[in-house]
Amino acid sequence: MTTTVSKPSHYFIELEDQFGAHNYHPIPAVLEKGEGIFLWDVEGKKYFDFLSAYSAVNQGHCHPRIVKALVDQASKLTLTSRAFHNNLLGEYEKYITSYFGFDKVLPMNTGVEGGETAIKLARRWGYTVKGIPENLAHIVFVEGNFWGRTMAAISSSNDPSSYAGFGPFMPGFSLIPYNSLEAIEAAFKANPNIAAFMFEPIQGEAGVVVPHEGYLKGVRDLCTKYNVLMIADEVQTGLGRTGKLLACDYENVKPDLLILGKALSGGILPVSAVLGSNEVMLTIKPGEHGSTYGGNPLACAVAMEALQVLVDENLSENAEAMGIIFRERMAQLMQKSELVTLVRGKGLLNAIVIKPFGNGKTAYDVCLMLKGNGLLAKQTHGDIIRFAPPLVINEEQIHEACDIIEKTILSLVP
Ligand code: IF1
Repeated sequence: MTTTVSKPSHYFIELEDQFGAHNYHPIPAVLEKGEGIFLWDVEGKKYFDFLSAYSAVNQGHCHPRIVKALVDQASKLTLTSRAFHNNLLGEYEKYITSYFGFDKVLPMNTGVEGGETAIKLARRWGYTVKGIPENLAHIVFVEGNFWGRTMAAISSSNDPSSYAGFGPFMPGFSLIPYNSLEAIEAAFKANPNIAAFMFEPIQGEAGVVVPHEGYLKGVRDLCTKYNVLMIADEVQTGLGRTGKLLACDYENVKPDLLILGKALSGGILPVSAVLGSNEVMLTIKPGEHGSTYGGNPLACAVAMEALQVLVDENLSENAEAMGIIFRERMAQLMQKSELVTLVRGKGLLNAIVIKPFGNGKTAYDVCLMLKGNGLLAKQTHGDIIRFAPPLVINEEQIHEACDIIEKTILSLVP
């Protein structure tokens, strides 16, 4: 077996530059090991991970129980396709529908496939149950949404960096302001052919935008009143991230369709799911939707263990408690530095807003400095830095990480 002689970071960055598409501008960290809340680069430097692969690693990197579930199943059976049954899919479907309280689940792989699946289910329900005339089903989205990179996802976006240069776009979509119940009711009143309203309970990519108290309940009530499916995209906010199992739990609201992804596998492999009632889920008939890997036995084994770890280790509760400490520390930092103008979030999905500082430097430059001080985070939309560590972080570690953030911010020259 060839032993990999460690090479410097720039070697790997240059390989990606020469042989990979340039569809990202990463922070220049070349990582080769992850454990819990920590990552190590090829030079052996240790970092706090404060991105968690955008909330896909809620259970911590390479969680031993989830890795064991992967390894054990990988040596038995990994993929059958849905042309046949297997001994794990039904067990998983029973487990996850009971876990979240829905009749049925449609298993997919990536989060955006979950969104696409939810839209297809909503349109099909619109035609066959609500009685919308064919090809007139309409879906309402909110400004600032992000649910992936497919043509349907970017067709619902108002962010030019998502959609510009990729037209023409999917018809039957419209956008209204986020966090406005008046805008929802106006949209629902104006068009009898609305099949669904799809939104994030807290907007992740938009910069951790938390809606006002009562918004989730208001969405639920309006969707019920106008017979519109409420689709909650909890790909990023779900699975303990915001301090509850689901962000919708903050207002005890149950969506008609729930989209999960990312941490559904604990960051081990792509697993997503759409959960709903029989009335909606059974509108798609055999042969009308699916995917090669959707519901594969390896994903089923990993996802069941990843979900069980969330419960066994009380990760939602820990996220709530650690998030309170984090926001308190950031509030204190705001008193010490005029550069931090806002901190917001719930649980361990938080962000700070940085005022422009010194010769045009941006939040990306702050992330480079955080990296130098041993903490990895990523900016979103120029002046916002999202902080989202794995939910297994403890009190001592959250303070140590906040010390790094404080030291970095206070070193900036306004
Ligand atoms: C990238 C952003 C976050 C999501 C929500 C669905 C999906 C995502 C709420 C689709 C995915 C990822 C995509 C990833 C970076 C990351 C991201 F910066 F792109 F916008 F988290 F905010 N719903 N978000 O956040 O899930 O198909 O990716 O599995 O594109 O680099 P996916």
